Parts: sequence; C-alpha cells; structure tokens
Amino acid sequence: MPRGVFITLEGGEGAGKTTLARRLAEALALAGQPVLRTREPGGAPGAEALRALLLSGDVAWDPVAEAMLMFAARREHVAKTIEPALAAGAWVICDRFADSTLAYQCHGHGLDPAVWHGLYDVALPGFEPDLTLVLDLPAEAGMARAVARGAPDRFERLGPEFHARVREAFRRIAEADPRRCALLDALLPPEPLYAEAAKVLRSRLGAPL
Ligand code: Z5A
Repeated sequence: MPRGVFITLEGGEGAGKTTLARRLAEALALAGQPVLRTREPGGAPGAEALRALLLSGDVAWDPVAEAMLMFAARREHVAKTIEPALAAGAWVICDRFADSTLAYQCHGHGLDPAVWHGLYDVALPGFEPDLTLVLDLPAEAGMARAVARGAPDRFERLGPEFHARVREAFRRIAEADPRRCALLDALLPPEPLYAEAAKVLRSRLGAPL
C-alpha cells in the first residue's frame, strides 16, 4: 500500500478553506482515491477537547500557553488520525495546520517565532505537509463574508489590522516555501477556485482529478 499524501489548506477566516476542502475530498473520492477530511484545532478526541478549550472557553490565554495547546492538539491529531490514515494510503486534506499557529499566534498576536520553531521541533520532528494551498483573501472580503454569514462578531473582535497581519503572514509563508506551498486567489468563486486547486494537485501530486 503506497503511503498517502498530506495536504493542508491555510488562510484567514472566510477564505473558503472548508468549502474547498469539501469539494476536493468529494472529487478525489469520486475518482476512487481514499480520502480523509479533517481540521484543526481538532481532528482527534483529545484534540477536539482542546479545541473546545481554545475556541469556546472564556480563558484569555497567555500566548506561549496558547501555542503549546495548539501544538499539543496537533501532535495528538497527527498521531491518532493523520499518520494512521496516511499509512493506510489515504489522502488527508486538513483545514488549517502549523502555518496557522505561525500566522495567528506569532504574526497576529506577537508571539516570538522562535517559540513556534521550538514547539514544532518537539511536537512534529521531520513531519510536514506534502502540499499546502494558501488561500489569499483581503481582510475586507473576509469581513464581508462573515457579515453575509450573519456571524461578524469573532472577525470584528480581532480587528482589521490583526486580519491584515495574518493575511500578510500567510503570503510570506507561501513565498518562503514555494516547493511546499501554492498561493491561490481566494476572491475567485468556489468552482474556479476548485479548478485552480485541482490543477496544482494534478501537476504536483499526480492527483486523479
Ligand atoms: N487558530 C489559531 O489561532 N491557531 C492555530 O494554530 C489554528 C487555528 C489551527 C479556527 O476557527 C480558529 O482558530 C481560527 C484561527 C484559530 N480563528 N480565529 N479567530 P474555525 O475552525 O471555526 O474557522 P476557520 O478556520 O477560521 O474557518 P472559517 O471562518 O469557517 O472560514 P473558511 O473555512 O476559510 O471558509 P468557508 O467556511 O469555506 O466559507 C466561508 C463563507 O464564505 C461561507 O459563507 C461560504 O459559503 C463562502 N465562500 C466560501 N468559498 C467562497 C468563494 N470561493 N467565494 C465566495 N464565497 C465563498
């Protein structure tokens, strides 16, 4: 059984990661490729418990503690869900991964990137995605989508400057690692965006799309 492929989707809120992940997973499954769709924080029982603490709890986390919890959830997710699926030959499509911690906790909230590197080395030595699709969306467009969804509160709480820093961080992550990353224009409507993503999966991974 050949090992599967690990694909991550990254970008700001409302960029369309969930929509694209669903579309890619459906197309791969239709083509006969076993596929697992998952997301972070979460994706394994312990990691989902940490997600509830991180996203719904009312703790104002210390930034280092928050990053440690993100990586604790991530290690649990990789060990219990992602690695077993890859070993069984599935293609794993993951909505957010370690780049989100770099973009949000470091570039968004000001955590020293050295902490991110240290936690990565401890939690996931030698492990990284085969491909990362970075969905690039201006912060104002993300806000407009949040309003259209009727849930602008979380977006507004962090403020436009925070979202602009996060967007810039994702762009820099993609530029710094073009072998792993592909930057996609998330202003495209869902089907053209899927077509662009499918082109990348075909050319880089030989996906049957
Ligand atoms: N976080 C962190 O700080 N550190 C970390 O390490 C990790 C996460 C892993 C997770 O939130 C939060 O955790 C997140 C970062 C932080 N936010 N904060 N604060 P989540 O899991 O609840 O949600 P999200 O990851 O931010 O996703 P989202 O806001 O749901 O957006 P999305 O998945 O990218 O978009 P979507 O759900 O596919 O679409 C959003 C809307 O736009 C929806 O109405 C769609 O119909 C519409 N849409 C989708 N695609 C398109 C296109 N192409 N054109 C037009 N409209 C579209």
